[in-house]
Amino acid sequence: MRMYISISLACFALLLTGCAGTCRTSQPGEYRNLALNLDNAHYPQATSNSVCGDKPCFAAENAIDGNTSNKGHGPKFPSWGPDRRTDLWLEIDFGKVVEIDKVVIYIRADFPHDSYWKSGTIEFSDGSKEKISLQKTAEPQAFEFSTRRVKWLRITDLVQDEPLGWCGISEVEVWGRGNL
Ligand SMILES: [Ca+2]
Repeated sequence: MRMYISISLACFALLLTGCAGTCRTSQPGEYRNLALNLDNAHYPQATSNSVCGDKPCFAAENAIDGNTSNKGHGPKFPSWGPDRRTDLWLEIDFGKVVEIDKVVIYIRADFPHDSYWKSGTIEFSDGSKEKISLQKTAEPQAFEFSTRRVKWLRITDLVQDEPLGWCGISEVEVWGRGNL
């Protein structure tokens, strides 16, 4: 019996130690990147209307996986990489109502292979919209706006120069508070 209790206590201690190293739960009201989905589980979810060649390295969820490396394309630099179209959208669904006030976008910056979108619109589930202007840079581009409560947002109206080149988004961060 004593050995059983000792083993049980040791297992419990291991569980606690392991959890302390890997588990992270957000605190109520914590200001954080609400789009981040490290294991592609449940919400938040990223979807789009175009993925080049239906390849995993160009899938929408690459835009919220926490990997901001954007100076290449393909399997070593996963991104949301759509076809060359003018009707594109990338949607991030939080699965619940959250309070947000900032979007940070890392465009894919594998220049000169990549072109870039000069502008776009962020549409919110509350019906509001924000116009954004993007720069040709690998650096993060932040867009702050008045606080709003939304369940999802959609980046669309993406405009680039003609003829259309390859454009992508490596990461989107959406900052705010999720536990309202
Ligand atoms: Ca990414």
